[in-house]
Amino acid sequence: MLVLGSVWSAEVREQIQTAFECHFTSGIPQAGDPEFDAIAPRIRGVLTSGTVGVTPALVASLPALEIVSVHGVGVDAVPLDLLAARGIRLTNTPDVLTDDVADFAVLLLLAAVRRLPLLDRYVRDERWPAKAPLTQARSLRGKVAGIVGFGRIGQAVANRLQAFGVEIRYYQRSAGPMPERRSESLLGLAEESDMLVLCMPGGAETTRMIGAEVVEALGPEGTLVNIARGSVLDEAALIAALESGRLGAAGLDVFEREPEVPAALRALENVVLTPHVGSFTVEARRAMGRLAVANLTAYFAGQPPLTPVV
Ligand code: 8YV
Repeated sequence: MLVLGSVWSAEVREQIQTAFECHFTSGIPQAGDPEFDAIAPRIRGVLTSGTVGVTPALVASLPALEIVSVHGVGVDAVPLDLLAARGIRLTNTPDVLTDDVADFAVLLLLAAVRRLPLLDRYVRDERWPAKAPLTQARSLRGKVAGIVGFGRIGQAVANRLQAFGVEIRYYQRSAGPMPERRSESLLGLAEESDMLVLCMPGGAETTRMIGAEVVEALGPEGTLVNIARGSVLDEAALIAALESGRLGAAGLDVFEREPEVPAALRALENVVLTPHVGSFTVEARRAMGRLAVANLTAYFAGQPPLTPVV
């Protein structure tokens, strides 16, 4: 078993090492490295994080590979066609992270709308006793939230926001539940929404799906939240809109080139920035780790994986 990435808890390490002969590496190993070349022909499974995934070159250098287990719901860092062409199984860890990721989306939305970082700094910088001016924020009640990608996480975000008195609309290419709430187009959704929450999967189909037009349709009072993938939006267009006030605010947990976040974004007051931590709770990560290992043990015991992607 090849174990990639640096997200593994002591529990996962122990479980995987008890079941398999393991080779741990934080990055993607390269063919030509003598240590890797010595074990590559015998690797039958890969356990990897959602962000590290596997590269086409790595898959090509593992002739005996049968299964890739992703610790995360997103499989955009995995070359799906290549795996399918070789009949390599792929599993992920859906459901067990849905609630925590949805909670985090709401947290980012509230923090951006009510401008939490600004208020925190106001107190720390002792601007309160100095009676420095503060502008009132806007309320959520009565506003419209547009959810892009109405899958498990998108629907969980919608359920939470309804409790805040927010009207829900959504957009995704395929039909979904509550068809009366589905907008005809992404631009149409942005035009009728005060807030946009991005919950769609990453990958080729959604790359830069959110461009300047959609961002600006939200408007100067609008808020955009991204808990999906940095790849789904045009980061430069977002920055330009936030700088000029054509978009009101943003809450971002994911970025185009993680872990790098553009200085222009870091300099803005109307954004809340977090380091890709939607599922980063003890409970979600424990459940994800267990499920990622369980998929491998089931498969190698001759049983169907628990949560197969393909
Ligand atoms: C993690 C994620 O960042 O589930 C996903 O798709 O983005 C996150 O849960 C990552 O996958 C942890 O390995």
